[in-house]
Amino acid sequence: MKRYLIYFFCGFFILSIQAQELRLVLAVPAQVAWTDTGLEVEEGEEFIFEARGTISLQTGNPEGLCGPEGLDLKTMQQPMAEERLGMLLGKVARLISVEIDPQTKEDKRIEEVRLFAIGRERQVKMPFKGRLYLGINENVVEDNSGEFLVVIRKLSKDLGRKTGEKEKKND
Ligand SMILES: [Ca+2]
Repeated sequence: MKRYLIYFFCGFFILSIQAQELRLVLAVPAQVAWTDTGLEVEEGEEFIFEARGTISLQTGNPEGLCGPEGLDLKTMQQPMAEERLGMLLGKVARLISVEIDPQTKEDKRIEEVRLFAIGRERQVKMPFKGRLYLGINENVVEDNSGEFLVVIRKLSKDLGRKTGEKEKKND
């Protein structure tokens, strides 16, 4: 009996770890340019992002309030010029090298960067291996307030195959 109990708890533990690997809920504050998700992604991996919440692009201005889709507005002050101001964005950054700035003597990270639009919900295939960040489509973030709550789910076909859980999904 004891042995079965141990198996049960081991199984539960493994399932818990997998759930943590597959799903992450993250707060993305509007006054931070890029929030680090802590996730290292691989090329070709697919993620589903679901966001909710309201932020202000200019604290105190009622016209600055927006959801993850942003405002029906485009300005010169945003990372993705063709997308709506204040929209939720994603970024993958791959470190190329670290150089020392001759003036400040500080480390300067040389990165290859790819941005993509998310909005309220989006499934995205990662363009290359790198660190995943989330942010707001606006450059002047210091006067912002509020945050989006984002659920990040990784679609992993390999994991389903390994555990045999894939077929059980609709039970
Ligand atoms: Ca702003």
